[in-house]
Amino acid sequence: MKEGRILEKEQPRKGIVLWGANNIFYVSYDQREWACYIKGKILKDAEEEYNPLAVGDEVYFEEDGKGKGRILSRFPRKNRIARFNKKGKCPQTIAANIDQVLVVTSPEEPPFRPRFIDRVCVASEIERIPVAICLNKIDLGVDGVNLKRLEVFNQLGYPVLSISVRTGEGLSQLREFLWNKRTVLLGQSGTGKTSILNALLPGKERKVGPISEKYNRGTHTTVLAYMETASEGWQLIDTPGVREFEPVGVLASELSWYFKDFLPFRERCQYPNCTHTLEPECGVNDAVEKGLIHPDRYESYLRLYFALKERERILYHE
Ligand SMILES: Nc1nc2c(ncn2[C@@H]2O[C@H](COP(=O)(O)OP(=O)(O)O)[C@@H](O)[C@H]2O)c(=O)[nH]1
Ligand SMILES: [Mg+2]
Ligand SMILES: [Zn+2]
Repeated sequence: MKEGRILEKEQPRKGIVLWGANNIFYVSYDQREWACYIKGKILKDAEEEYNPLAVGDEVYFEEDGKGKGRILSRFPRKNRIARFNKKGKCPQTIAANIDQVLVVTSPEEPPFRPRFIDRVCVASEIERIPVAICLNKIDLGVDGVNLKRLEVFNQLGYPVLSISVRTGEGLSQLREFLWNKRTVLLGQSGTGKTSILNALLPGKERKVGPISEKYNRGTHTTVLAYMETASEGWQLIDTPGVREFEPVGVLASELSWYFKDFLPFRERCQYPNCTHTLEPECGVNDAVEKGLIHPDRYESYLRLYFALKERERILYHE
């Protein structure tokens, strides 16, 4: 009798989180989606996080006997893309274990926001995740100033893919870029992330739409990103648009290391711990004045530097 019971006991299963809402996480395992909840509500290592699990997380779960899964633990992450959640005053992981980040932007509707791109680049650099920029809606026209700014990203080694979901232009190059990888789409609301997913993975949107609607009710809804897998195996993670993106895992004093274009000039700073803000004889500042660093990149740096300073002041009462 006892022996039989032991045999019946489920072995934990290892699955991947595809999406989650209202504390139910949908885990892919054995070609199926399992609705899972977290045992005891809190996972080890996730106490100081806004969300215990993110899309792309690998988890152990067991069947609870009622057709659902009980998540027992989260595997260590290879990497993650995260932002600072101002309401919760803690990091919020958007996606985990990803191969590359694609920042989706548009020239209009909504207007081009290079500062958002700069911040996603910093967040990706911190985790050493390759990042590229997708300029969608090129059918609306792109003005020269924005093209120049995009050229700066390109020169920094962040590839720029110009596309239009509407006309289909650039979609084959985009598909090539996504091939064999797990990519997360990040961008402001309305830039066309979901449109990209629908264009490249036809039929997939039908599957997610009604389910997310079903769990979208109520005031405590936390809709996470969701991941779709193409029949060829590559994966795309769509995310809800964020208005503000502040990276985590970096101190203001270390921020400049993640602005690649500053690196060649920092050795000319008089002070070894120069913050490149107000110090005299700053190599970075000098390079901005000489036009060797794009002034807008420097402006991005300054704004993020002071945002991080302010966060540190609040969190650590400095
Ligand atoms: N003109 C134009 N509009 C587009 C293009 N791609 C998407 N849109 C529109 O932009 C709006 C927002 O798209 P959506 O995919 O929901 O953006 P998301 O919030 O980033 O997911 C929708 O009305 C789309 O039809 C495009 O290439 N050109
Ligand atoms: Mg969307
Ligand atoms: Zn300096």
